[in-house]
Amino acid sequence: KAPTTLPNPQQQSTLKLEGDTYPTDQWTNTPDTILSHIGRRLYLDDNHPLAITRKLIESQFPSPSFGNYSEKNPVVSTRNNFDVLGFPADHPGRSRTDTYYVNDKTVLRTHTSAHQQAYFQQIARNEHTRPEETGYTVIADVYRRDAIDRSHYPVFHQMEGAMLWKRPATNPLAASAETAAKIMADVEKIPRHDVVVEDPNPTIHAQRNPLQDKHHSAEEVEAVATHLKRSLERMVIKIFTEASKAAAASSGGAEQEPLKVRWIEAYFPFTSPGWELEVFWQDEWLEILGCGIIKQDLLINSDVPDRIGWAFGLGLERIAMLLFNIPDIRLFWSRDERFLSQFRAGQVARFEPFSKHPACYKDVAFWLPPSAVTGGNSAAGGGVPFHENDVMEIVRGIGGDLVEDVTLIDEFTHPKTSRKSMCYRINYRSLERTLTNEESNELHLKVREKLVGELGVELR
Ligand code: FA5
Ligand code: MG
Repeated sequence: KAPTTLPNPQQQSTLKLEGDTYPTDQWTNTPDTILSHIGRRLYLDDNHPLAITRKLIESQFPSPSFGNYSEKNPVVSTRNNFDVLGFPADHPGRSRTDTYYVNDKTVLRTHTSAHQQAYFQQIARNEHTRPEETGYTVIADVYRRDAIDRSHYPVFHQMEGAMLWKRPATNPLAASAETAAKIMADVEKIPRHDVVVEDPNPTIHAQRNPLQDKHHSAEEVEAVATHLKRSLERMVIKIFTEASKAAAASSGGAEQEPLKVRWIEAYFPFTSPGWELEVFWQDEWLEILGCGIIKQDLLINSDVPDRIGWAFGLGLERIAMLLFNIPDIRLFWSRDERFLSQFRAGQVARFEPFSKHPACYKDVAFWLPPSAVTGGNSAAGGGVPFHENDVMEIVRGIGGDLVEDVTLIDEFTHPKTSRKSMCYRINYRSLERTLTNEESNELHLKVREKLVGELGVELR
């Protein structure tokens, strides 16, 4: 049984993507509105803010230590996207509510980590021809069924990076002090900075953020973590410095708030310990990347058993938003000259919003079907699953880029019937023009109908 109530939006029995043909099945959930984004390759478009941001970040991870790569085809196996990385069978990321499936065994990659193994194997293959290149960055478009708001879009770009160090092939733990010293020597090559970074947690925490003690010493991990954090802090500071220069040069001489950065603990199936880096931006903490010490089992399975290292994955749009002061993630896909003409290869300028059209808020309230099961894994309980991402997907399918955000504003359970009621507020607003009331009414009516038709809810 397919673990969501939404049917296969594809009527075809096969899908042709990037020149290959894939059979569809009951896992297929990728609509044409998503498929139409494949191949745009904004990160290769020299005058596009995403390409300018990519180059700036790549310059922080230069050769010969790093190769800078891109991966054009977003179609990957569930094996590479999940299994190889140690995602457990019941990880929510695997579910049809979170991931765009082409079919049972094939997805649109949900992160650039889908290519980790291939790049580790490449480092192993090039060990003798390019021994200095022990790291990489890779950029690619990634796809997720996710929330709708100014910093989330179903298609976005990630840059992944990793760096590995050699250890003795036999009994590396016995030599871990030497390995740590070698890594610390590399840390010293990274210029220091004087920005205050909040980092209240210990590098290693036995429960929340454990050492892979079968493989690593605490000393080695401290060294790798220091190298990782300092490299990424330097990258963010570089971005922020460029953004400040652009702000100072802009017509209004708009002043930039001081940079505020913090590290928080985070869990990924393929790192331990792991962290996320957040930047304070427009009154909120904005998550820009996840990272950590690579699971040694992954390295063992990827032809580099005798190395230790770090990896990170960042949201390119999130960084570009900071860099150019771009207020809404939908703008990156705009073909409007008023947007595109503001950017030039190699230059950072503060984005001047060309319009702010009125918001049009419309609420939709409904009762879930009596048998609905909410939260977490839908397989449990036997009822019809309800997942918020299905609401998002319906709104996205109808409103597309005319929807700025969708928020749950009310939720309660009827005391007698135990039925659950939800109320979502949809903000219809085009980036390019003022929507007429009729237009947004029409969109909203369609959303209401589709919620009933596909999720079986009862409108209130
Ligand atoms: C990952 O995708 C991990 N693969 C990152 C990683 C790589 C961790 C290597 C460890 C080692 P996460 O799901 O947090 O992690 O996404 C990474 C970044 O992508 C986020 O920090 C955020 O900046 C960005 N991001 C996530 N979802 C969206 C979205 N819907 N729209 C735009 N950006 C997003
Ligand atoms: Mg995250």
